[in-house]
Amino acid sequence: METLHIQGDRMAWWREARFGMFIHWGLYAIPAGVWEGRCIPGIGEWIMYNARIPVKEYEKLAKRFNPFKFDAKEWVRIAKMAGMKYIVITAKHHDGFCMFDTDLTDYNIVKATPFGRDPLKELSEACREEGLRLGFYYSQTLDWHHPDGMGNFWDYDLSKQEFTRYLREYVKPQLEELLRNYGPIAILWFDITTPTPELARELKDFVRRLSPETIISGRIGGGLRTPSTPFKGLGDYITMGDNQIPDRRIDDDWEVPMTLNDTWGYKSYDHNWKTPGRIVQMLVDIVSKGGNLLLNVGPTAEGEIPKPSVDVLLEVGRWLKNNGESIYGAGAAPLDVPIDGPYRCTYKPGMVYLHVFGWPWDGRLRVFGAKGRIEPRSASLLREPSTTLPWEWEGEGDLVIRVPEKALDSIDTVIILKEGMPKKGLA
Ligand code: JFZ
Repeated sequence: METLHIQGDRMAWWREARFGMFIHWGLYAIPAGVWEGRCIPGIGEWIMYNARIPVKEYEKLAKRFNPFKFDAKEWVRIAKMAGMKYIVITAKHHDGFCMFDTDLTDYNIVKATPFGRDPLKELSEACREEGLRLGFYYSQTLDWHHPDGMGNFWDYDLSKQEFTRYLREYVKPQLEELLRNYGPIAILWFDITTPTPELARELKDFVRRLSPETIISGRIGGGLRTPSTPFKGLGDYITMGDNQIPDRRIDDDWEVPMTLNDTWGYKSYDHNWKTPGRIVQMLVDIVSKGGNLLLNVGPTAEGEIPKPSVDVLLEVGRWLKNNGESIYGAGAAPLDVPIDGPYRCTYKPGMVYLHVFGWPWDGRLRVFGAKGRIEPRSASLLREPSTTLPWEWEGEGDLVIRVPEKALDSIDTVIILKEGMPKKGLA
């Protein structure tokens, strides 16, 4: 059993980071949601499953994969300008295609495509140069290409599959390649929980032995799933359901994986982009409950992050450039906020950050039930610290702050309350 301080040390950078980039990139970017002239419903990276594409047909995509516009430095620059502190990219998704140079199969981007380069190697170098941490998404359970991987019932007789052999003779050696050949790997993002607790434990022990610092996501499985911790199991943090933000504070490490539109892998006709304002307010909402946001981009078959994604990310980055102090290293405040309230609170010991989404029409911002939970000494605008704001207690313990007529930021104006005596936050 690990001591808490080891776990605390492992998670320290992750709790500071709060905001990361998810990247779903693979052969599925070529069909981009269309197969044999038909739009295939569902998320783009599931097209092989949703269209029941035979392995022999799907494999042909590899010969067409030449992402000549791929530029690892550009992707890292975009992540950095967006205010993201870590990147998690698909090394192998459920389709079984390996986006890295592996000795376990030739079904990989270096050996099977005209591109012939290892994008994960280039990305690891670019991340190291720019000070971003890099993690790999790895589908340890579903593998529609490998006969012993799970999920491909249209090509293989699943009664003949040897999953344990797949895990021990294929998955584990590939994880060893990823952990040994790409520099320090900050996160292994497992998915679709490992079928048995015993195999999940075997996988976790294997990763811990090879790379004790590597954080393991909750979908490794292997633990008791309870309503409040749906996907932590043997992981180092809870992985929430896709795009699922909990409705309350969770006193544990947890992360929301989120799409920018409605698909992880690129789909040519999914233009349903979330706005920068929505992303900022969801990031704030997540951090105010003690979590991290892992926000996805789905690059094209040419190797570019779609421009609408970049536009949203850069706008989010501009907000973070002015207000990042209230996000990075912040967590849940020691007070409850009404779920439909026009504000959220993030917290660092001695500092309460009030994120005001709906500016009060009467110039009086009411913070419900704050008495006895926070000890404000002063109030000011985060972006204009010299502007002190008068405040008073009112009613049953509400804090009422008099604010200027106009908000500084239409998405989220941050007010900072400096406390007299720092209290232990719940983060
Ligand atoms: C999984 C993948 O199937 C999907 O393609 C994508 O990579 C996503 C990030 O992860 O999808 C899931 C897995 C688990 C849940 C939801 C979607 N879940 O448990 O709620």
